[in-house]
Amino acid sequence: MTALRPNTTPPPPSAPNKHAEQWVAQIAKMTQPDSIVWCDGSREEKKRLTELAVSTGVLHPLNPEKRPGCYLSRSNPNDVARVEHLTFICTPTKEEAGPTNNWMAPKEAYDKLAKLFEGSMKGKTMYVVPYIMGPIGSPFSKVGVEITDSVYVVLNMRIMTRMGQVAWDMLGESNDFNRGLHSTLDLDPNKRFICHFPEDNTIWSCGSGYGGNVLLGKKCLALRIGSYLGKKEGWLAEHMLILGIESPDGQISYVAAAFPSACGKTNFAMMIPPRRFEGWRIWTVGDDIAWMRVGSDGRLWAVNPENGYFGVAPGTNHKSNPNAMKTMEKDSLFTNVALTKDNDVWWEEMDGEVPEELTDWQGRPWKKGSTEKAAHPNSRFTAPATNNPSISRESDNPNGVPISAIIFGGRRATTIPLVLQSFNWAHGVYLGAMLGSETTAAATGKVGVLRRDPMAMLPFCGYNMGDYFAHWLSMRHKITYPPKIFLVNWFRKDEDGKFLWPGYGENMRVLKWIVDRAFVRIGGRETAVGWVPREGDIDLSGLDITAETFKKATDINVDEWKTELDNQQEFFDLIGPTMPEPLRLQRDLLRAMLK
Ligand code: GTP
Ligand code: SPV
Ligand code: MN
Repeated sequence: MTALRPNTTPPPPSAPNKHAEQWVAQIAKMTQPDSIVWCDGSREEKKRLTELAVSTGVLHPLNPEKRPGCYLSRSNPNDVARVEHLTFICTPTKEEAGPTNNWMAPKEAYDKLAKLFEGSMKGKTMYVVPYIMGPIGSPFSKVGVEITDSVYVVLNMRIMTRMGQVAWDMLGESNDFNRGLHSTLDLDPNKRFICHFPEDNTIWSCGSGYGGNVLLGKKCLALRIGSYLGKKEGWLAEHMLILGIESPDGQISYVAAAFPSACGKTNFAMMIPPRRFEGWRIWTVGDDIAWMRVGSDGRLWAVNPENGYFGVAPGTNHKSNPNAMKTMEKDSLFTNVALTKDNDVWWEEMDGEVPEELTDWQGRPWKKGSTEKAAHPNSRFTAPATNNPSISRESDNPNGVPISAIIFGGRRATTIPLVLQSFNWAHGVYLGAMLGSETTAAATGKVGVLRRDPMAMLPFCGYNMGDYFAHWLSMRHKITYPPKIFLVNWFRKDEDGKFLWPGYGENMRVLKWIVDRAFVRIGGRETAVGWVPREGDIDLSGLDITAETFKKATDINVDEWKTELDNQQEFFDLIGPTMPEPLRLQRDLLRAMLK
């Protein structure tokens, strides 16, 4: 470590992994920080870094009576969401990254970014953040080390992952860890790049300070690198929540569900069943990512690699998601929400009256009735999973939980019914692969545009999408007891643009049918597109919905489906020759069935 500057904190005596030390020295030589801090994940460290963040204006302390241990952070207005157009998969060939990813040759990317990283930490502190994705001691789990010059990143990673000494303990002397490098630079969007090097298990991210761009364990490692490793090693890394549904007799079944960004995963994972379902409970295992493997018993088992939630704030209130509201009562970080007079947080659709005056997400005065949003539509809370009243007691189980049903869902104003069960695995993979959804504020770009978002993985698949579909199809041969696959849509609208289905906690009614179908406990009706609930199969008692509205929400409209199939052509053309033949045939078969 002699190459480092005098005021460098040496690695803790119990920590050193010689590979990490060498790599840190190499990165320090390039980025030239004033000092290096090896993070240990301790409470003392959290206190020290939080104080530093407050004194430097990175964090704003919130009202300690109302929100103990909570802080607000405002990002640069040009840096408020994932940037898909600046996200690259750097495989040796373009074909490996596939037609849905941006690609850069590894050498070109390393050279280009090295120029930006050169001296980028001058005058700054470099933090070395060791972390585990997955439960401690689990065969699913992976170690990552993120080097960053952002104290905001360190404090978020501390909530989102199992961070600190535990990671060095798990790593031991191994060289098998993800190397993540992040530098904020000057937030010039022209110097913003998120580059993944799957072959090197490496991520380089620069020019952003926001969420999925910089918390490298999340989308970058757990999904993009994770999916690449999953393909290589025979498992699945998915953009899925995991929940347990407990019946009044104490049986718990588990499902995993993929909805695109800002399409309802956190809400579904924390759902509180309506009064009609007395005695039923929902347990949250994860709200964003699932790593799934075939167990020795022939079932599919899932773990949540994360340890906290980076959830969408707007729309969250005590009615839509009471558990989320409880989860963020303490020890949470808020990004780009609005601030009340008494130093608490606020966002659109929060409970109660809209305050007369606020400070908006950019720190500007805001008045009730303003046409501008007070909180950014992609403003978020970062909260520890252990704060969640509905956290599953299996969350830390190294073996994960057995999955009985897989659900795909998008934000679709038309065509897609409230719920649909696939005929079999290949048909389910087809439905997932064709998932369409209207874009949201979770990524920069236009909102509300319909696009294909296969398995909700369009921005997160670390290799060729056609090969990813083939991998999904091939899993069938490995799973003796495959989960049943379903499609849902909470977002279908009537002619006036109003949602047909009340959603949120009422989604329990749909989930109940799904789980009953998975265990062959309830009937259904076979249609050309899949199995749907018969009249009366979904319990609607206590719900304010007319029979006609429910019919519209669940309707299979042949003309709309024909249009849907025509629209899929563009996606088939995009994927091209790597599109697996069985998926082409599924589409042909469906077209024939619709005649
Ligand atoms: P990411 O964290 O970006 O991956 O998002 P997510 O999939 O976890 O979405 P989340 O649960 O945070 O919900 C996003 C938005 O959808 C919020 O504004 C919710 O209020 C809204 N939403 C969630 N569930 C429902 C539902 O069942 N019906 C309707 N109409 N809106 C919903
Ligand atoms: C998503 O966009 O799917 C998120 C938020 O979960 S981010 O971490 O920014 O990717
Ligand atoms: Mn997500």
